[in-house]
Order: sequence, then C-alpha cells, then structure tokens
Amino acid sequence: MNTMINEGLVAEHNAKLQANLDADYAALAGVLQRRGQDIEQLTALAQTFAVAVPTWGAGTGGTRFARFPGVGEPRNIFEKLEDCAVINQLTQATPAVSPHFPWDKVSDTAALREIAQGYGLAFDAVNSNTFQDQLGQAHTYKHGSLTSQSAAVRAQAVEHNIECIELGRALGSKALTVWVGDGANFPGQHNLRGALERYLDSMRDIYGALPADWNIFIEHKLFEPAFYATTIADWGTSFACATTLGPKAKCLVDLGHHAPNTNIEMIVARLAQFGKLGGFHFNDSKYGDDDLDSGSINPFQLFLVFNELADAAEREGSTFNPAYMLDQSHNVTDPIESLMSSAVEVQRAFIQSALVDRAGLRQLQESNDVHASAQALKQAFRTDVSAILAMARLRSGAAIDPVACYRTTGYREARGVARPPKAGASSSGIV
Ligand code: PSV
Ligand code: MN
Ligand code: MN
Repeated sequence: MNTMINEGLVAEHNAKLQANLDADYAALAGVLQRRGQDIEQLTALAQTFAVAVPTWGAGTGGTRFARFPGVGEPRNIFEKLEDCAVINQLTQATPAVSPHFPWDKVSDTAALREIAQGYGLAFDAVNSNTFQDQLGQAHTYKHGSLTSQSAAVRAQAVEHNIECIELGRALGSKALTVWVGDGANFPGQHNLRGALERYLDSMRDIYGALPADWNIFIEHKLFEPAFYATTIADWGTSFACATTLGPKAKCLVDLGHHAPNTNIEMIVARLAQFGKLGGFHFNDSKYGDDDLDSGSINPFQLFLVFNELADAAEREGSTFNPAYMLDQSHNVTDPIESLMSSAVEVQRAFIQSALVDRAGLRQLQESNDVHASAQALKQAFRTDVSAILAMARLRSGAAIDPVACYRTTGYREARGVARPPKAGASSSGIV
C-alpha cells in the first residue's frame, strides 16, 4: 500500500503517546466494567467504523463573499486523493472518497481507480452538479435544472447525471447523490406543484439509468440558493419522491439542511422506519448550511442521531446500512485537520451510542421513568470514549492523535512547494 506519510513518523508519534493512552484505556475499561460493558468489544466496533471524505472538502471552501485559498491546496482529483490518503492513514476511519462532477475532472477512470486503490481508498457515492453552469455548456441552469421549464435544459441535466453514473460505475461507486438548488426566490415565480412534477419526470429518467445494484440518494435542503421555495426542501418531499421513484431511491440527510432546532434525529428515525434512509452528509452548523466540522457546535445532536441509528441497526440487522459521508468546506482551517477531526467526532458519536443499554432503556421507557430514560442517554453522551478511539487507531495502524501527528510531518508545507497556486487563484471568488 502507498502511504503519503512516512510510517516511521507515525510509529514515533505513537511510541511517545502510548504509555499515557494505555493508562487512560485501563481507567476507562474499569469505569465501563462497573457498568457491565466490555471495552474490548467497543474498541473492535470502533475499528469497523468508516465515513467517506468529500473530495471538495480537501480544498478551501468559499463563502458567498470570498474565498481565501490555503497553502498547498490540491489542484485536481489526484492531489485531492493524496490528501484523502493522509486523512485515512492517520485516522483509519475514512477508507472511501465521494467525488463531485464536474468539479472533479476525470478523463482516465481506470488510472484514477488504480491510484486510489494504491492508497487503500475506494469511491463512495458520486455527486452530480446542476446547480451552476460550466464553461461551454449549451443551456444555462439559471432558472433551474431538473425542474426547468425548458425540456432542453432538463435533458441536459438528466444527461449529466447519467454521465455521473457512468463515471461512478467505472470507479466502483454504488450510488449517485442528487442535490439540486432548483426553486424560486419569489412567490409566483414557480408553480410549486408543476416544478415538482418536472423534477420527478427528470428523476425517472435518471433512475432508469441506474445499474441494478445502485441507489440514488435524494438530498433535501431547506433553502439556498432559492430563498422562497426550494423544490426538494424537506424530508417529506424527499420521502415522497423516493417512494414514487422506487426501491433504489432513498433519502440523504445533510445535517445542515434544516431549519434551526429541527429534530433531525426524529427525521432519521422516520426514514429508517420506512426503509428510506439512504445516507448522511455529516457536518455541523449554528445558523444554516454552515458546513462546519462535525460535532463542533452541537455534539449532542450528533449523538442523538447515532442513538437512532443504533436503534435501527438493532431492529433491522445487517440490512441496515446507510452511507456515511462528510460534507464540509470552509475558509479558516487546514482541511486535512478539519476532515480528520470530523471523522473522529462522527466515530465518537457512533461509539457513545453503543454505550446505551438498549434493553435497559426500553424497560425505563415502558415504566415511564422519564428521568432515568433521559439520564441513560446523558450518561452515554458524557462518557469520554477518546481512549477507545485512540486505541482503535493504534491497533489499525493509524495515529493516536491524528492532528498532532500530522503537524509533525511537514506535509502541508511540502505541498505548498509541490503545488504552487494557479495564477490569480487568490482573488477567485466562489459564489
Ligand atoms: C448543498 O448545499 C450540498 O450540501 C450538496 O451536498 C452539494 O452537492 C454540496 O453541498 C457541495 O457543495
Ligand atoms: Mn450535502
Ligand atoms: Mn449543503
């Protein structure tokens, strides 16, 4: 396997931290043992955790106002893969990458797949992009894509999605995620029902092009760029469309795509109950689609989402297998550090949710012991499982402290030399 970071450096880092980790792990093992829980089982479970990294997260994102490129940003999909390889090497929690077309320009899929495999990386869901125009495109998406009034625009958007399926198929992906910004800024701009009818017509054509073992994920989002009525604004619309389209269509929950205070864990429970939970874009937010690092604002919400996932997994067994992806991109941190932190925070919520004694909780709920039921969740959430996550990483060959280890490698500085910015990049605004 090709590694981006010298394995000796990782071993050196781990050697320095291992004695402290062993002590923390033994202490936590004792706490959990008193609760009747086996730390070794939890560590083995943590080693199975995987969340995909978005290729677009490896670069510096912009806001609607400006973009401030970082040092050594990846300039193409191959360089993004290098950074994704670093993230997986140091966390062993991100063995797949989720590409976005045509942001990721791919001409030789076989070569790309081989390079990814060399790093031990696979390709997760592919993402289409009909929310902005590309150079040389025949028809504009200014007034919508899959919902456009124009049959030619809709055909172009459908065709792009089918191309994404073809690319994904060549890369070994098994799902297409469709998010459209289509919607209206003003009352009266759209016939609300007509727009959704056109969306469904377009999606039927895309659905028809899916290989037998593929899924199509419908990603809803409350608003932005449409500020009055987004066509796929909520999980209800997403669920209705997924149900109408058929069994390969499922709903994707991006945590940032809801109104503030929405009970997202309940949405997760509902979609799981009716077999339509396709996957996640994990991130965190305070106000809107902020795309901040997972667990950075509301870690309790993330835990509660995983609590519902643990419940669904217990009920459904191995058939319950939603896709986990990160979706974040911002301006002010090193994306590799942020993506590693996010992967670890999602893994933390996964392990904390495994601490909940589900049979015990059911009994408390049945006897209407409200306080104790709430405390059962709180106790799991308050338990610091960092030592389990670090031990899982150590045993899987990753770094005990991924960000600290990364900072010793000089990787970013070296990329700054190897990847000089393109001329004019510092002033290029992303809108
Ligand atoms: C839209 O806000 C979104 O969450 C979708 O997943 C996009 O494809 C992604 O962001 C990329 O910007
Ligand atoms: Mn998203
Ligand atoms: Mn988003």
